[in-house]
This record gives sequence, C-alpha cells and structure tokens, in this order.
Amino acid sequence: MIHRFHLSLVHLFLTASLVQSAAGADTAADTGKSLGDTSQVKIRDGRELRPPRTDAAMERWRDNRFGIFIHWGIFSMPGGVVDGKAVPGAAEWIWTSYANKGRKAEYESLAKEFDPVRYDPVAWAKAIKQSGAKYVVFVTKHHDGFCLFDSKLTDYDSAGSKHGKDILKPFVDAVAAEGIDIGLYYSIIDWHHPNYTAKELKTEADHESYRKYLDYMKGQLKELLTGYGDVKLLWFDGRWDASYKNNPQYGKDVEEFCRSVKPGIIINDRVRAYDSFADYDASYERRLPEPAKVLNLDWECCMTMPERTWGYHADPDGAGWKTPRKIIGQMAECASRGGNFLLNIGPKPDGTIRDEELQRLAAVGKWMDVHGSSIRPTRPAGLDLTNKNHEPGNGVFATIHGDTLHLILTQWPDTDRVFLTGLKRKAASAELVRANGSIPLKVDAESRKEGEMQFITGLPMTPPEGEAAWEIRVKLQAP
Ligand code: JFZ
Repeated sequence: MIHRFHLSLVHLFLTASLVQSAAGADTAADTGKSLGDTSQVKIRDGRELRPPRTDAAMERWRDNRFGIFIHWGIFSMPGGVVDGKAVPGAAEWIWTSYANKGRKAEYESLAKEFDPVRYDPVAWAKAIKQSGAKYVVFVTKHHDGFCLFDSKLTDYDSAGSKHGKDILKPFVDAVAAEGIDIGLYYSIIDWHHPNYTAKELKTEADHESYRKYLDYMKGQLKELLTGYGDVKLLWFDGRWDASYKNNPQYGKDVEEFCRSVKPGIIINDRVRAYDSFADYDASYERRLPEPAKVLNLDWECCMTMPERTWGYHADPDGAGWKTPRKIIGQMAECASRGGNFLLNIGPKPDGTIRDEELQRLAAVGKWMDVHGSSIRPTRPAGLDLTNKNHEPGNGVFATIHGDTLHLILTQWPDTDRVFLTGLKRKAASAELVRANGSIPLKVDAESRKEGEMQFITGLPMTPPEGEAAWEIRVKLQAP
C-alpha cells in the first residue's frame, strides 16, 4: 500500500500559513483544522501531520518503547582525535576537521584501513538484548558516505575495506535471532558522493546532477530494504542542506519510493524537507519535549550516553557519562508522555563496545528485568506528578497498561506518600516493586475541594538500596 495525499504541496503550504497565523506562529498546538477531502491530515508548525497510524507494525513500534542506536563507521577510527588533539563535540563529524584543512583524501583513505578485527555481532546483539531494548537503529551510512554494507553502487563500503565484508548482514541476522526489531539509519547528506551538493540547486543542470545522487540513494535504499531481513524502520537524517531542504518534492519522492519497495515500513520525519512529520517526529535529539507540550503524534527521543558525541570519542567532552538513573529517568519520562527512547552506543574501531557503554546497557537491563513492564508495552497514564521545571528525566513518571498503573521515581519522596493527582480511576492496591521482594504499600484518599484525592502511603523513610530507580505498581479497579 502506498500512502497518497490528495493535496498539492502548494495547497499544503497555503493552508499551513493560514492556520499558523490564526494559531500564532510560535504555538505548536494541534490546530485541529481539517482540509476538506483530506480531513485526516492536519497541519502543525507548517508541516503535514498525519493521523497516528493504527496498524500492527506501528503499534508494535510503540509497544517496544525502548531501542538502541548504533553509530559506527570510519569516523570511529580517529575517535575524535586529529593530530593528537581531541576535537570537542561529535566524533562522527570529524570529517569536517579534515576537510577544513584540505585533508579530505586522508580521511577517505581510512575506508581502506577499516578493519574491526574484534567485531562480534552476536555479542552486540546479546548486549542489546540484555539491556531490555526491543529495537535497534543501525547507522548504515553516515554523512561521510561510508557504507557499512556491501553496496553494488559503491566501493566506499565495508566490503571494499580491509575488512572486506558486509558489516550489516551478520548484525541483522544476530539481532533477528534475539527477536529484536531492525531499523536502519541512512544519511541524506553524503560528503563523498560526487553528485551530492549541500548548495541551493539553481539551474536545471544542478537538479539533473542532484537527481543522479537521489537515484544512488534510492538504489541503496532498495538494497537495504530487500537484502537485510525484515527491516521495520528507516531512520533518515541530514535534511538541512539547501539542496534537499528547499526541494520538498525530493523528500516526498524518497519517502514514496521506500513505501513502494517495502509497504508498511515505518519512516521518521527526517526523510522529509520539514514539510511533514511522516510516521513520527524524531526531532527530539538529546532533549525531551517541553513538559507542557501535548504532542498528539508519535515521537522518539534519541539520546547519547556522554554529553555530545554519537560516534566513539576517545575523550568525550561535557558533563561526563550519564548515570543509569538518569538514563532510566529519561526513558521513563518518554514513556509517560507517549514517546520512544533510543539510546545510543558508539562502538570502537576494533569492533568492541566500550566498557562505559556495556556497563550502562547492563545496568539498564538489570533494572528492566524487574521493572520492564513499567516501560513497555505501556501508554501514558496522563498524570502530571512532577514539577514543570524539572530536569529532564528527574521526577515521578506515570505509565499505564490495562489495570496496572506504574509510577517510576528517580527521587525518593520527602514524605511517606505520593499523591495520584489527576487519577480518574480508583486505586485498589499498591506495592513498591523490588528484585528481592516487593514491599506492600497502602492506598488512601482525602477529600479536597476538587473532590477526592487518592494517594499511596506507607513508603519507607529511607529509599531501598540497590535500585537505579524506584517503581510503585498500583492495581486499579476495573473501570
Ligand atoms: C544528526 C547527525 O548530524 C548526528 O551526527 C547524529 O547522527 C544525530 C543522531 O543526528 O544530528 C542532528 C540531527 C537533527 C538535529 C540535531 C542534530 N535536530 O533536529 O535538532
């Protein structure tokens, strides 16, 4: 099935600006205005906002809630260090440090040397499985253009390197064997391809040349969608260059092409030139939506473990490595607000995963073994139990599944109680869930002007030790 939208782009933009000016340019509120024939398609922030998909594949993606992102490539080899100096920021952007010094060829020669002798995709898949994640998004080609799969369309790939083999294939096989869903990251930006340009396409010749690059892209996407098992998700990135950004017909074409090759595929918004959210909003990069924002669309937050880098950096800058509590809190906050959480690792050039990352994957996994049902397959409970100005991932986050309400706490309360502000259903019982025996709690209520306010009480004065985050599990009476 190919998604079709019976409205022209001109109509889309016209309507978008009308609706936007009516609603105020800086509000992200869903205006709810319908567009005649296309009554299902709305506009938000000037972008096409489709009704949430209701098919099984999309429900499964929502249920998964937690995934692992993998940034790996020849950019991992310098590890953020050029001429012995650590370059702060994202190690996967190190190409720019070479290019700025006129040393592009030197960077590209890394492709021949790429030789991850300790690459063990089965071990990777096991570490991911143990983290409790249910899907992966693997970088098949980043902005530098180097491909981690054996592409017939280029030799600038892992098969043309010293390694001499397809990296992706054994990985997708190992991941599939663990029952983990496969997503592939593909960069639109390509600093290697001769027909790629970042610049505005001014002449017909510019367009003609750029379309050769788009054909290359589509050819590779077809390889990825047909040769690597049951790919569930395409994660596009790098739409901000003028060539792509200012020609929304190209993004629309790429999206439709992928859907024609693999009907039912899930595609993130970055495939499009800021004119559509596609299946979901993946713009929450190293940040969560503002607490007050009601999104009414599927979304995902992707997060680094150190402050800024996605690719392996020998010396990551910033505030150091996030604690497991911080990571779990951010994941819980995402779940409590209907979003997925995609946690990144950046493997080393030898093919191993660094200890800082393995430790965090294991710690999150240990927590998920006991508390995983508080994350998936849950939906937001719609309770607002945390200060609006809280630090992302720090507070009390509420999810629900069937008759079970989960409260995930990253801070131990000052009192012996937690108020269930906004809970419409009746709480029947509650417990503090722990690996080594849960602690029963009490449900009580007090009358207030606004009506009866339920609360959980009987919490121990000091927080039970050994928990990366705490969980109160509440049984609700049948509605
Ligand atoms: C992009 C890449 O440039 C980066 O290297 C990494 O792969 C990351 C996951 O994606 O970076 C972005 C993309 C989008 C935004 C910010 C950084 N954004 O929407 O704010």
